[in-house]
Amino acid sequence: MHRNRVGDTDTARFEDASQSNVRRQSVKSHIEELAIFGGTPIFPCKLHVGRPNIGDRRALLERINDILDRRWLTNDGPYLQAFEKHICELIGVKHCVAVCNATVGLEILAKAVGLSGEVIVPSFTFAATAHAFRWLGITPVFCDIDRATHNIDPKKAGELITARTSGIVGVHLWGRPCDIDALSDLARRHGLTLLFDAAHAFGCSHKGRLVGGFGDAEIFSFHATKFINTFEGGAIVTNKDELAAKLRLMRNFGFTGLDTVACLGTNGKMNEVCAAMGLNSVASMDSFIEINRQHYDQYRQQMEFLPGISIALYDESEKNNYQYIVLEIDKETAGLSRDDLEKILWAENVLARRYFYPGCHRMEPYRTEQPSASTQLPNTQCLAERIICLPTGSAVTSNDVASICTLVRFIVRNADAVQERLAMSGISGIL
Ligand code: T4K
Repeated sequence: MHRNRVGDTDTARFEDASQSNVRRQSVKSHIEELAIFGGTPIFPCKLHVGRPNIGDRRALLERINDILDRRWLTNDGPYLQAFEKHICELIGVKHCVAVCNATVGLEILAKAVGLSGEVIVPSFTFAATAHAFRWLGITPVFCDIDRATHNIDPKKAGELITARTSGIVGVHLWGRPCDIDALSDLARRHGLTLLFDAAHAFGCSHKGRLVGGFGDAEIFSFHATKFINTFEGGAIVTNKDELAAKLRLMRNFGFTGLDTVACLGTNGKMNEVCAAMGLNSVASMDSFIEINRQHYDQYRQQMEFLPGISIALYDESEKNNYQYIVLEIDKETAGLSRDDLEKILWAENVLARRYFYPGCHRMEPYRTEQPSASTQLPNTQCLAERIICLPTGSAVTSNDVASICTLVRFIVRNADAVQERLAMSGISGIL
């Protein structure tokens, strides 16, 4: 038994990949030492983006034992109620309806607010944002993003409004809130529903107010890969009483009594073990954020002044969860492309992710259904080719971060030689 990471009180019995990740060779002195060319990978085990935070394992197991003793495993149980109450208090929002995952939550929400026809969404997001609506027969109309914030551009959203538009969905990408004021104004002027996919933004603020109470409703994801997790799960939050009541009904097949069903519904319930994990996660929230912030600061400092490499910054005047380390690579200045960097990192067991490549509009069914969408999405297309996310969270140590930074610095400083060698090996440009 050991304490594995600063601030993480998990006492894991089994060593996972990252916990046993003793670096073999933290500094490369020649490009032939890169694992992609046959050298030894810096990390013997894979370093993932999205390795879950566990928190206090003992407290979690106690909660699970209590759930088993009570024999109340799901259906609005005491842990679920406690979790929802806790979120309301933490965020300062009237209602929280916890769900089995954010995707199903978005579907329930879309039904509950009566969306139909077309909904304006960014393409630069996880597939779930678009799929949830398309699943219900609603057409996601893809809007371009702002080049600097990576979030939906309200001006361009305005240009996409038609007679068929019923709503706008902003995504607080990487936890950085959208231009909420401009979107609210736009939605109000056109009488549209405004929702926020806040999957990344739990614990983040906009103008000092925590994300959760904006628009008609917002939705969080508590998937295992999010810094606060419930294994699988999510939560719809809103200040609207009637909407919250409807969401609760729809989450549970529309049941109002033992054998009375008041409306169309589905099974979107969060079970007790997931809710217990949620309470556990939230109890460690400050330490998770602190770990993320330290990693973010370290990545920034140790990659500063690297030509062609920049890190997406969080607004320090706001609350942030710092859960994504987002690197942008300008191929012309850095001397190599994002995709080549990704291949080199993967060979070293740094499983960096190309979120959110290639953009929803280039995924099916949208690619076939909306073949000309790309012409309207220059910023999305540009960023989708340049962004890569790096490992962070409680499964990563500052030594890991230091090694990754040293590696990236080495690659960029030797970009010309690396590029030439990749081309010689026939690796460059191959996905
Ligand atoms: N809206 C937005 C903007 C979203 O980003 C998401 C989800 C949603 C809506 C929908 O929320 P949910 O319905 O999922 O609640 C991951 C997550 O699965 C997904 O939830 C998340 N966004 C997205 C950004 O990332 P993938 O397909 O990239 O990766 P995945 O789940 O295979 O995991 C990534 C890495 O994490 C793996 O390589 C290994 C590691 N991992 C993963 C799990 C699940 C672990 O070490 N342990 C684990 O238990 O989607």
